[in-house]
Amino acid sequence: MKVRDAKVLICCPGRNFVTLKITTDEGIYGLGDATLNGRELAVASYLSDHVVPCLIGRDPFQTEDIWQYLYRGAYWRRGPVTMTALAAVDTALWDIKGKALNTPVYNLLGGKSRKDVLVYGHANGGDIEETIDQVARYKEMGYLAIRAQSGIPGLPSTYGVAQDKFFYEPAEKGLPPENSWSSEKYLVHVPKLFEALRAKFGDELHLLHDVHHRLTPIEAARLGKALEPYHLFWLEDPVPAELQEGFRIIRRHTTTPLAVGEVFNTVWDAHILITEQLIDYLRMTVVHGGGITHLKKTAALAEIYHVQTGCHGATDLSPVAMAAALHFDISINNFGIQEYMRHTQETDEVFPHTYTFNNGCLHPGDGPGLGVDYDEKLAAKFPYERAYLPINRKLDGTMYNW
Ligand code: CS2
Ligand code: MG
Repeated sequence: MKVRDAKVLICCPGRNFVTLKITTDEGIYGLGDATLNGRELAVASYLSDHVVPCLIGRDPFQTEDIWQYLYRGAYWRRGPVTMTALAAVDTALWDIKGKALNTPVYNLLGGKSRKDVLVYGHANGGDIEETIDQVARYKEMGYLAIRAQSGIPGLPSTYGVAQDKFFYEPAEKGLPPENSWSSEKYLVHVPKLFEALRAKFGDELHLLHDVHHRLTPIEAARLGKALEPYHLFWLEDPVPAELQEGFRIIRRHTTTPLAVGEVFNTVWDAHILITEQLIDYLRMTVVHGGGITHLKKTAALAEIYHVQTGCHGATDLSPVAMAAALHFDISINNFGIQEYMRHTQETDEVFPHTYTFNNGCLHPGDGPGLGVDYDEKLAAKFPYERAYLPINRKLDGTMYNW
């Protein structure tokens, strides 16, 4: 079998998605997600201008060699644009392999290690009361693990608090919106949120929280310590993680479990965090972490160091990335949890899929390949619209991390 054709498909059924469709001379096709929120067209160009011409005629079963060919062969390694493009190719090839062998992709990754995949949903509100109501709503839907975010008194808006409570979408049409930030106000508020949540829901529910890269290591250490009585499942992205050594400071002070890595591209973003056991969960996922081929190797390294996975699964990852993550999650031993933000109905219609939610867990389905398709006709009704993630400034105007 040989790759006959590959095309880059862009659509905006509520938000932008870039999808790679690789077709073989036997008529089998595979899909890969290539969406990089706010920088979509850069990946589309990287693929169609530079990668697709190199794929034609290759054997789609050679996932390892093609990965190395595109990674080493580009000379310019790593980076979100390169690695998202590479992930799209790799994912589409695994999809083809599964379809050609008439088996779900998880069978090619070691087979099922568990019945299904524990997921967490997103509850958020303008204040503590509203967040409590939203957590109750997710509990009623069957979620066993819930991420909780709330507005901060004195700040007009903050990360994780949605206009539409159910379909949280941080990117906005037009130019980047501006948020404002105060670590002081945030640090006083968050322990109160989790105190209230534990008082209301008891000890059994898994509770998670995302700091979204906004603290310094010593501030994160203080927050982790303050949250210990409420035993979070994890505290996510407490500080920006370019400086992996910074996590030593946090680790010295708190037993609150840490999750990091939704913006990581390769194992080289995480090797100190993993080998020094500075984190508990790795958030790298298929679409931004170099595809199934690279994520599987990274997870294998993490396994040795007691680090579990917790793949990113926000709405800006398409159902193709979600399906790929589920095949990966169900097959590896050191799976921890999977993020699951629901897509809008339009998105689900453009990407019909076999994965299903039941009792707080997702299952990828047992059909061949990844179990997700792309309705090109319907997608054509939703053309690309420029959109950006917000930026964030301190109250005095200083540019900060969003
Ligand atoms: C996030 C995302 O899901 C998460 O944990 O941090 O909401 C993130 O902000 C977006 O994926 C950015 O595109
Ligand atoms: Mg996050």
